[in-house]
Formats: sequence, structure tokens, C-alpha cells
Amino acid sequence: STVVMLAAAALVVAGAVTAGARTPTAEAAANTVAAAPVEDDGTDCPVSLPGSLPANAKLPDPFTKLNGSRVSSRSDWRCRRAEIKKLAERYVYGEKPAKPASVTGTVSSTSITVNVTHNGRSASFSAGVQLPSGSGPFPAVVVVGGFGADTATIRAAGAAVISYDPLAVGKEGTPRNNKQGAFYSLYGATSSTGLLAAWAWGVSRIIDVVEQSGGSVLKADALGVTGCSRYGKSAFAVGAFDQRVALTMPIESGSAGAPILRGIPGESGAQPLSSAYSEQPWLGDAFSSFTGNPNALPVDTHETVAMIAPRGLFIMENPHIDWLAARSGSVAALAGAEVYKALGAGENITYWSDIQDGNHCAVRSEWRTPLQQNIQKFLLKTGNAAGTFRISSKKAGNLAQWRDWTTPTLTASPSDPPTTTPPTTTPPTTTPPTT
Ligand code: MCU
Repeated sequence: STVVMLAAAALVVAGAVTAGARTPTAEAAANTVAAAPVEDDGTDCPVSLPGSLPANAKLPDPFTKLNGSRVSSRSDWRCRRAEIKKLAERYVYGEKPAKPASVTGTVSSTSITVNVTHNGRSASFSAGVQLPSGSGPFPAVVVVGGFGADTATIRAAGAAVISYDPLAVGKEGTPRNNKQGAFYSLYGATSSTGLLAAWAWGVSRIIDVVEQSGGSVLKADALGVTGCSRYGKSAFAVGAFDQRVALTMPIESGSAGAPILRGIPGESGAQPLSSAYSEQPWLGDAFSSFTGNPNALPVDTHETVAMIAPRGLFIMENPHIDWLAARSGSVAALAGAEVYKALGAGENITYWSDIQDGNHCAVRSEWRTPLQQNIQKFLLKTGNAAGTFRISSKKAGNLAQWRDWTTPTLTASPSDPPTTTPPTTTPPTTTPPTT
């Protein structure tokens, strides 16, 4: 069966920003596709969670704020994103804490070490580094887990690979009331935060260390993340919860990854939500209330996609294995792409499930060129290929069936990043007199 096959696949593999002058506005103006210089730029936004959770069989409107008003300008998005982040943490992933009081470590051409201390508790973990040829400093892609990513293509494109073992930060195979690993050493074995948020926190601490290293080996403003299967779920959460990540590339992530949670129960053969919740403590403990009732969720994964916007996103899915829920994955990408479009960044998202080889986490020729193009565009900043949707007819979702909202035209403000095609401005015919 598919379950056995996926289990077998798993067994086989089983600081301060140094550029002080760089402001969010300058960064945005300099590059339409840049990541933010901070992990979360909405920490000042007021968010009050809803008092009740009315059932909604459609995808929640990403543009309607918790106070009922709609996002009308691009600058409104920052605090709407903060609302989505809070909802996603509270009901789906569990809380991802901010940077702890102390993060130190080292970056070399072969490894990264991370030491963290919070409330008197300390932990350490490390990651491997494989540089590409040439001279640095290099962009880099964090590869979560040891399989499924095309690391040869990543390095040939000119990016380093950071090999991250998430299990050192959050172990699998533990009960929810006795979670283990570096994250839980700091925040407690009974923390309700799931492994995906814990693993994301670990990558954020690696980014802290890369930032603090001064950038002689790796560039903190040119980082991507990828991973396959359970580590595709991880890559998706890493990119959503750290705005310093310039390029997010989840592969075959399945339930608890990119696919819309509302779509899973109706998608034939897809891993049930109850199974994704209980197989490992990937999702937060609070998700237990929703495994049989995703329509009560005030958020869904199209909004996790929206948390990544306008940054680079390349979602890879496998339509040949029902368990992987690729139809629901395509709906998440299509609905999330509406936020990209509204932000003037519709060309920054790619979704690709049109593949031949049905083996789970295979390295695929179809994804090689879009992988290179995404690295060039978002990490090396040498390319500008448009994002594409290549949805397999085998598992093609229908966005119209899933939404009852429309996509607004958001007004841009002068501090917003330019769109790919800058609007043409008509110069005034007369010069107003100076007073
Ligand atoms: C798609 O990711 C998971 C899946 O959720 C599990 O049910 C299965 O056991 O393993 C997959 C995986 O991580 O395979 C390597």
C-alpha cells in the first residue's frame, strides 16, 4: 500500500542584522523579490483572536481582517499577515517563539553550530555545509532531512547546501506530553508547539547565526529552504514563519503540508487529518479539535502560502500517490496565488505537479529547470523567470469551488515594492508654482 511505501521511503533515509543601513523600505525598493530583513515584521501589529469559530466549508477569505474590514492597500497586508500568523500558530502549528535571549554559533565552510539559551536553559545543535564551486560568500539552501532534494542542481546553480537534521531540534516518535529535542529542552517537554513549528524555529536560529557571522561564507539575505515529504511539510512551515527566507520549496508535503486542510476529507486516498495529527506530533496539540472538523478552522493552508507572499515559493507535488493529497495542494497554491497577485507578485509563485515518475521523493528532471530559475531569481538575483502553474490533470483542484471571496485590487503606496512591470506614470504637463 501507499502507507507502507512511504514508510519504506522514510526508512531508507531514515543577531543583529549586520547591514545596519538596510531598512525594509530600502530593501524592498532595491529588489522586488527580496526577503524581509527580519524574521517577523508584524510583531507590533495588534491581533485579537476570534471569540467563536463559525463553520465555513469554503476557504477563509485571506483579505478579510479579524475586525471584518477588508484589506484595501498593500501596506495593510503586513498586519493582516500578522493575524494569519497568530491564527495559524494558535489552531494549526502551535506557537513558534521569537528569537531567544541568547543565540551564538559559528559558520565555516563545512558546518554551522548553534547555541541557544532561554530562561536559564541551554541547548545546541549543528548543521552541515557543502559549498558550491567558486568564491563566496554564497547564497544557500537549507535542506531539511536527508532525501528528496536535488542538491546537485542546487550546488551547480551556485548555492551552498545547509544540511539540517530537524530531529535534533524536535524528535519524532515521542508522545505529545513528552516532546524531546533542542526546542523542547528550552520550552519544555509538554510544550503544545508541534514539530513543524519547532523545526522552523531551529532554522530561524541557524539564520540568526549566519546573520551574526558577518557574511564571509554564507549570505543571510539569500537563503532558501527545501525538503521532501514530512520535511516538505517542514520546508513549507519554515518559509511561512521566517520572512528572512527568500525562497521556499516544499516537495510532496502531503497532509499537514501545503494541501488545504478542508480539502483532505474529500480527497480520495489522501492521508486523513487524524492520521497526520497522530502519526507524529507534527502539528500543534490544539489541532486535535479540528481533525474531524476542519471547517471550523479560521485559517487554512492557502493562508500559510499567503504568509510566504511576496517571497519566492516553488511548490512541488506528486499526483501519482493519492496519500499525498496533491489535489488539495493545487487548491492551496491557486488560492494563495490570489494574495501574490494582489501584492503585485503573481510571478513569484510556481506550482508543479506535472511529473512522470511516481516514486515518492525521487529527484526529477521536470523540476530541474524551475529549480535553477528560482535559485537564480530569488537567491543569486541574476534571473527574472516568471513563475508558472503546471498542474497535473490527474489531481487538478478547482479554486472556484473553494472560495466565496474575490481578489481585491490593492492600492500601492510609494514605499511598496515595485511590481514586475512598473506602472507607467504620465508626467504633469504643467509645473505647479513653488510657494
Ligand atoms: C508525506 O509525508 C509523510 C506522510 O505524511 C506519512 O504518512 C508517511 O508515513 O511518510 C511520509 C514521509 O515523510 O515519507 C518519507
